[in-house]
Amino acid sequence: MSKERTFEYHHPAAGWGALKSVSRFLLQSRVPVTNVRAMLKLNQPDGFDCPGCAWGDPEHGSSFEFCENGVKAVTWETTAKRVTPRFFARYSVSEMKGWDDFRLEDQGRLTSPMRYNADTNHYEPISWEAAYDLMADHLRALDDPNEALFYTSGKACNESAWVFQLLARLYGTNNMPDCSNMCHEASGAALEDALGSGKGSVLLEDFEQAEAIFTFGQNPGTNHPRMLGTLREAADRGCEIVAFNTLKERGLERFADPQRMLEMARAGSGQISSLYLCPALGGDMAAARGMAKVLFERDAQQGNVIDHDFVARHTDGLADWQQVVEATSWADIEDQSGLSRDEITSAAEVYMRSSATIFCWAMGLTQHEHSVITIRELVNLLLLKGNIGKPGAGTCPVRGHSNVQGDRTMGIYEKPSPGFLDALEAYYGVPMPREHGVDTVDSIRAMRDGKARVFIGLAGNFARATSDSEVCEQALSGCNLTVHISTKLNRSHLVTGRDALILPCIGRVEVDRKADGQAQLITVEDSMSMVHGSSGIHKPASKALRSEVEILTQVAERLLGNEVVDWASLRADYDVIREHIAGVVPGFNDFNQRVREPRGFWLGNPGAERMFPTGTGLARFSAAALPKQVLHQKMRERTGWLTLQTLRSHDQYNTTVYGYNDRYRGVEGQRQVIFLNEQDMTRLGVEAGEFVDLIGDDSDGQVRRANHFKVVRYDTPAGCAAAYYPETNPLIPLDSVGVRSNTPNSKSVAIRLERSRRLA
Ligand SMILES: Nc1nc2c(c(=O)[nH]1)N[C@H]1C(S)=C(S)[C@@H](COP(=O)(O)OP(=O)(O)OC[C@H]3O[C@@H](n4cnc5c(=O)[nH]c(N)nc54)[C@H](O)[C@@H]3O)O[C@H]1N2
Ligand SMILES: Nc1nc2c(c(=O)[nH]1)N[C@H]1C(S)=C(S)[C@@H](COP(=O)(O)OP(=O)(O)OC[C@H]3O[C@@H](n4cnc5c(=O)[nH]c(N)nc54)[C@H](O)[C@@H]3O)O[C@H]1N2
Ligand SMILES: [Mo]
Repeated sequence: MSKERTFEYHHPAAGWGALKSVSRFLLQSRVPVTNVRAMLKLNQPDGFDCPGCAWGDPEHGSSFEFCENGVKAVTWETTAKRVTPRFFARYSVSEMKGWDDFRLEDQGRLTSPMRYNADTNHYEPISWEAAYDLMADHLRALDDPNEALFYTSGKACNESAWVFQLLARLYGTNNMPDCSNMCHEASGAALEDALGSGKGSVLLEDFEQAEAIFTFGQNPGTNHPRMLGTLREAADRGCEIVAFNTLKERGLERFADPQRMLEMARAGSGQISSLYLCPALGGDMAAARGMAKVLFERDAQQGNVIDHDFVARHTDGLADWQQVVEATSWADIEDQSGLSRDEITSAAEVYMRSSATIFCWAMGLTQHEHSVITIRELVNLLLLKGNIGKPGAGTCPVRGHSNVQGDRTMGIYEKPSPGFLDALEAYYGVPMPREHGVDTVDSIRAMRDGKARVFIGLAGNFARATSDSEVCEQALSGCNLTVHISTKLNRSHLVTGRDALILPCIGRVEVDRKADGQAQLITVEDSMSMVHGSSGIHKPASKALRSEVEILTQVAERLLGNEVVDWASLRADYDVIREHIAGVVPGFNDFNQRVREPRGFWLGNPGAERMFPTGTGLARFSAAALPKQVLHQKMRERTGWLTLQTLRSHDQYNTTVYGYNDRYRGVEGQRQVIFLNEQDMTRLGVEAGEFVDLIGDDSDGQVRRANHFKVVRYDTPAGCAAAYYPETNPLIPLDSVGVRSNTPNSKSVAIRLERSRRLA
């Protein structure tokens, strides 16, 4: 670990700093040579899809493209370090519970199936056959299939996801919580309501034609580095880029300006003007409403702002929205957004000037109580100028995990549509469960209340990724059985049910072989609905590893028999799984042929063709009032309280911590830091470098604390603070969720500070 320090970062994102970091990670993984070979196969037609993020790939098949964080993701998986049965004999579960997330995963790749022994408090080896039997026995013993939970992380490819949902549904439940429930759920809900389809409408090519690109609540310099390249190219050809972000993110400032307001920034060959606005946490809906106010006023004056033809032909509900917009005062807008009328007007000016605009957004918009209506307000703005379904324009919810969007397409959803279930029934000839299942937050409630007793996780780190860590851990511990299909050791493995299994699997970079010895192909879908293939190039980390599909089909065979599905045929050749998918899911005809084309294929999006399957065929404006108060306004009224956002550092992938540096924010050698506004520091009497404990809302009697965070002064609006997830998840009450999305409000957490009792 490097020495703890904080500093001012003045360099552009990427550049030499990234190169230095890449070589360090390659060296640390202890197998640099094979890793360099792996990098050359990243996102190539005969190589593998980067497990890093879901950003689209411009020239899949022709360009050599990788980013610093893609390198980290790959080296993390291809490490030479191993977690063997000897390791588990040496360390008890209680002992490992004292380790942090970095230390757990840094032990290396899991190598053998393990079963928890409560008497010794150690994991012990178990054969694959016995592990499959144990899972089938536990599932068979439940009174009701709805007592089982089948969790999926977006790391899972389409083929694993297909088998998993089929197993769960043929067993009899729609209990399929997934990481989407904590991520872009609000985007899906808002887009579905407004436009009739929950996915983004743009293709990567649209970024080449946009005249303006707005990003709301996202940090692409760290989380979607390849997107930064796309933005940079756009900026170079004169596209205006506007960032709305509560923090001054250096990664975004490479092309947007460090100053608070409009300024010129040099980027590449030309000069571009970019705007960087810092709304208060949860203030984006008010900001968008302010922009709408400007647009309506200008249109009344000069008549050429609104695309009246588009609105008349394709939309419904404008008058109601206009009324609400006009009824909202600038005072409320400024108070809630934390931005001035002038700032909002400058953003509106950019939007009015542009004849093709893309709105991108990520977790800064989706993890608030009012996320769904916020995203609808953005869609309202797009509709007003006809910015959906024309080149260079549209919606772009920037997804997280490399296949999180694909998993949903495969039916990993606790509320499947009747149409999807009908198609499954027609294909397999048996009834499917119709009752909706539970999402992530409701899964925790179900386990807590004794209504769910078996938890099976396909990838991910449920105990650590979800909110209210202590409540969640207690809930998981009450299960009869917890199972994790994983590549690396994580906290969830240590939160055992009475019985518990760790099942190690082959990773994305590794060759998964067919029954005939040929390499299997897997497929993923990116943020732009492009479906493409991926196959590994490395030898699996251990001979004992099994593929996800192998593990799931073996359990299915034992639990359900082979009458409805010939499970062995699915694992023998994933082409067979893809034939099943093609037979059920619209858009996947000739799946096996089309996915072998160099760029794969596009699933299409109705919005891109100005079709809006909302029932009326029209896109809907939303006329929601601004929330009466957002959390940061409420916290202002409580002496000593702040609103905390929980976010990612540059050296992590969700709960996977690669290291302790957050380069662009000037943090080195540590993660226990809290970023505070200078005025708040004065108000609360804390100084930079001092240690504080974070205390969450305990009004329901549950103590919520995260101790010992170092104060770092940072450029963010007063009343708003930031600290890294997952260390801060104990602070988020389980019941603090978004309206309609049920997503934990990870970007608006009520906290107060106490001076740390532990010495520095
Ligand atoms: N290297 C790396 N890549 C990743 C991941 C990773 O952990 N590491 N995670 C993947 C996943 S699953 C996801 S979902 C994505 C996440 O990608 P992001 O959404 O970029 O991730 P966060 O770190 O949560 O950053 C949220 C950003 O929104 C800003 N923000 C917070 N609240 C508000 C608000 O109310 N308004 C505005 N305007 N801004 C706000 C924060 O300052 C921060 O810049 O990245 C994916 N890619
Ligand atoms: N406070 C707070 N909480 C959050 C968020 C936040 O911003 N703030 N973000 C939320 C978001 S957006 C998301 S998406 C979730 C993420 O939630 P998850 O997807 O559940 O978590 P990850 O950390 O991505 O999972 C990491 C684990 O996945 C396993 N793994 C990695 N690769 C593979 C593979 O190829 N196969 C298998 N089987 N296993 C693999 C490894 O064992 C690793 O330990 O967290 C959410 N939680
Ligand atoms: Mo995510």
